[in-house]
This record gives sequence, structure tokens and C-alpha cells, in this order.
Amino acid sequence: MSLAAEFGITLTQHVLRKQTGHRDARGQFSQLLTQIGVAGKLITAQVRRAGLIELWGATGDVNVQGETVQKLDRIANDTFIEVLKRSGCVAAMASEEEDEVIEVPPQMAGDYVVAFDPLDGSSNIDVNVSIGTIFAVYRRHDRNEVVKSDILRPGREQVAAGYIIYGPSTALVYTDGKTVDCFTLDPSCGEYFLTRENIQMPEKTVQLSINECNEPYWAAWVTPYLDALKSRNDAEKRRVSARHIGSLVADFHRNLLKGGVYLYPTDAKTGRGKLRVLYECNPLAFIAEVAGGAATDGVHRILDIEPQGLHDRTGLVIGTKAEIARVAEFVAKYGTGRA
Ligand code: AHM
Ligand code: MG
Repeated sequence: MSLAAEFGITLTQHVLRKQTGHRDARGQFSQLLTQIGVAGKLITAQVRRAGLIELWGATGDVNVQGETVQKLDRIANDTFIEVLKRSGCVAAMASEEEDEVIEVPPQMAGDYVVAFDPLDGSSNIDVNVSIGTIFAVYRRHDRNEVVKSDILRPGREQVAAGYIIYGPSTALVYTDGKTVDCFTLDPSCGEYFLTRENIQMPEKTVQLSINECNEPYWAAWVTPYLDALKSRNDAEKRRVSARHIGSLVADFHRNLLKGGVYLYPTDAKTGRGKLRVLYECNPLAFIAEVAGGAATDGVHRILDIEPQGLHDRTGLVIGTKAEIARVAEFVAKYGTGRA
């Protein structure tokens, strides 16, 4: 075998291969995904120094070069914005870290709009546990100006979505609506290689991810649903196991590969969920559906939610298709009111 044949397919090669015959005439879609990969590499470099950044912070918020130390989520946000701005593929962005839409100057603007959470899993950033970047990609409506409906639109209009997980290795998972593929960053050469192609979520739920300490705030359906789920385990066999990291990306990634369900239900008292529609729930719901899974807020399909604001929140239940169907049965039986 030649040396070249021993290498895997790179992210850029894969995206280009899949774009053949697509209407991405200007090549911007391929370029955009490649540039998201670049942002992921730059963020990886910072995440790997997380403890050191904190150390500089402790010495007076100034690092050895005399620069002000920023928190890691700020660094990730600025990196993502800057890389996408310079890519020439993006007209506007929405970020968890920014109150308003970030518009790209017209001379640098491209065909796409991106919503992202630059570093999700804030409670895990400082304690060396997996965190990630989540992104949703839409095609802009109007080539001349950015309009409100370019950003505030249902998740079913996404043309691509993905996440980058900063774990023992950095992995980038994305869907173009046809397949879900995973790439792992080889730190020795700085390239992403295809490591899992056409991921399908296993049909059986073997893992449960939920912050059970939120029980006082759950709607009536949640506890009986969880009781039923746990009762699949008996003296003979443990069929379901609890796995909760507290980083949505990491919890979702594990459930995608192993088969599981993640819940962050709507708070029955306030009627609000915690997770954000545009850049947390929509991209993962899109990936889940393409991989054969499903996602709901308890009542509605996540991808059909019509967002009213950039930072709208929702309840989220995401996992295997069979599990989401079971959730619907419990919602119908017990309701979404307070327990
Ligand atoms: P963040 O965007 O501030 O990081 O919040 C989102 C995170 C998710 O990654 C995680 O699943 C969830 O919040 C955990 O919340 P809680 O600590 O309330 O269980
Ligand atoms: Mg987040």
C-alpha cells in the first residue's frame, strides 16, 4: 500500500466529495465547514492550556506577554467570530456570548448564517471535563441584506449543523442533512480525519442523561417516565445506565454513539427550559434526526419551534426515536403541568 493510501479522508476532502453536483456553485459551503474546522483547532489549542490560562488569571489577569487574560469561553467566542468573518462565507452570526446579531461587513459577507455556542458546558470548563462548540448553518434569504428571518427561523431550515468536542481527542461531527460523519483531529499533523461515517444512533436506549436534582421543577410526566425507564432493569440484567456529564455536547455525543436519551425538561413552575433553541437544541436535533433519532420539547418537535428571540430557551428531550415516542405517551398521560 502506498503511504498516501494509509491516510484517512480529511475533513476538506470529505466535504468536497459530498458537494459534487450540489448547488454550492461558489464552493462556500465546503469553505465554511473547513473554516469551522480551523476555528476548532484554534479553540483546541486554547482549551488544552485551560489550567495555565487560569494560572495567569490568578496572577492579576495579565499573561506573560502582558496581555489581559480572557476567560476561555470569551476566547472561543472571539476566535469563532473572527475565523468565520474572514472566511468570506458568512453574512451574519448569532452567539450565546453576544446579545445581538453579529453582522459581517458586506464586502466580506457570504451566503450563510451561523448560530453557535462557542464553548458549551460552562460548569465543566474549569475542571478539565469535556466541553464543546455547537453550530447551526443556514443559507441566507436575501443576498443584499441580512433580514430578521435569516436568524430567527425554525431548525428544520438548517443546511448543516455540527459540534466540536474537546475531550481526550478533539472530534468534529457534522451533518449536511444526508449523513452524520465524525472526524478526529490528529494533533501530530493538525488535520481532521474521517473516523466514523454515516453514524446511525443505535435503536436501543442503554444510557440515561439527566440532572436528577432538578426533580422539584419537573412537569408531571417526567418522574413516571423515568420510573418506567429504570424499571427495565431487573435482578437479571441492568439494561439502562445513568451517564450525565453536564456538557450537552459530550452527553449527546455519547448517546449518539451508544444509544441513549438526554433530558433537560422545561421547568414546570416557570414554563421555561434551560437550553437555547438556536445554537444548542436545533443543531443537535438536526443531527439526531439525520442519525435516526428524534428531539422534542415534550410536546413539539424541536426543529419546528419558531424562535422569537436569539436566546430563546426550551425544554429538550433528545435520543432514540423509540424513546422520544415513549416520552410522548407519558406527556399525553400525565401532562406538562406541575407534578
Ligand atoms: P451553558 O451554555 O452555560 O454551558 O449551559 C448549558 C449546559 C449544558 O451543556 C448542560 O447539559 C447543562 O447546561 C447543564 O445544566 P445544569 O448544570 O443545570 O444541570
Ligand atoms: Mg451552552
